[in-house]
Amino acid sequence: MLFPFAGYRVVYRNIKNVSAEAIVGINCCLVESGGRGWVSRQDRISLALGDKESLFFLSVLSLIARRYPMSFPRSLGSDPNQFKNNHPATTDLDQHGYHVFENGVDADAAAALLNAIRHTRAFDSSLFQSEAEFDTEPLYVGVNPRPGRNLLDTFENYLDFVEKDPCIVDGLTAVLGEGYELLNRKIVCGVPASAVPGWLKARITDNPVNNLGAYMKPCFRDVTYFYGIDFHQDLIDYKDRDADFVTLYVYLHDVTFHDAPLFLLEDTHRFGGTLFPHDLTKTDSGDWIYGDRKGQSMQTRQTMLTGQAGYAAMWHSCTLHGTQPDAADNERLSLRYLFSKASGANGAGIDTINANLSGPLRLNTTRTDLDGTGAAVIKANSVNSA
Ligand SMILES: O=C(O)CCC(=O)C(=O)O
Ligand SMILES: [Fe+2]
Repeated sequence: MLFPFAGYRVVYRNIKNVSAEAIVGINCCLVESGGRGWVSRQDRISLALGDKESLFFLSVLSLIARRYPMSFPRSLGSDPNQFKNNHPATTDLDQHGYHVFENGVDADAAAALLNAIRHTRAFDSSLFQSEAEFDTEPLYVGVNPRPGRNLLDTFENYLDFVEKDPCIVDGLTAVLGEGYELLNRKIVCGVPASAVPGWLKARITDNPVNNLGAYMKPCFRDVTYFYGIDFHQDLIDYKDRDADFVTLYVYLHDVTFHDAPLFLLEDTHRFGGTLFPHDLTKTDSGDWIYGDRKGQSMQTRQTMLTGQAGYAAMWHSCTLHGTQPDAADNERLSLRYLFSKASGANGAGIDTINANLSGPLRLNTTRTDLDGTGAAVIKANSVNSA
């Protein structure tokens, strides 16, 4: 690697992102944009400098920026949060409520993990209790993965391809700050129609949330199983908590329209937390009208998240998204992570994003579709007509 400033300690790590920033202060961080030669492609460099040296370095930097403007698509400023706020992960989340990682994560590593997951069980009707077993003692809560019963945790040594992917780490750091925290991780399975027993289909069709954990044999509740879930915010599971977290979703195999892809409603994070089931009406043009039931409404574009193995996207915890029942013969297996801002972190991108919301950051009730036992009491569904 070439670097013209001899004498400075240069610390670098590989990243795939393509952008240019300089953070004023003790650390200067450059991410090369066009393969100009003086900073090698895909290297991120931070320089440990004293104050005087910083000033000198930044003057030289701006001269170079003027000489090679294409290497610096964004202006060099003195705002220490500029890197975070200008990072595409932050600007996408701010503007539209979601961000797709351009290069995804390593597809071969995704395939290896998928293979290992598939070896643990058949994703077919053998997962389910019988109707009689279920009716003996219906249990709707505590049926998701939890510490000590989480299949993804048993694959810890497979997970660097996501958790240490430089672009993922970079995007999460920009949005949530250094030291962001893992709030939850699990495997999600879109159960194919062919695997769902007939007695169950008759009971759950058009329920807004078809989390099938309740109907699974207890030993298989280390994965979350869906047969579609209506448009929701991931804040739904976190009443009395700020929307200071994001979801990272990774497809382990190719996902097309036929594999129960995620449908996401752009810009919907803007109203902050709203009550599930949400106020949504589809328009003739295929967009949706979304209301917050407090006087605000917006027209939102529906986007379908399809992609190849290793596809990775993240969204704000107030962004509406959902899935239709999996009509294909094969299950859809994905990884679902929640990451939150480090406690006490200041100036993370999420602070800027959340400052731009026009609704509450926190709810003390997130949903009205369940009774006291957790059974569905509302039969209605929007995403099935997406
Ligand atoms: O994978 C799915 O079908 C839905 C996933 C989802 O939205 C969630 O787990 O919050
Ligand atoms: Fe979700």
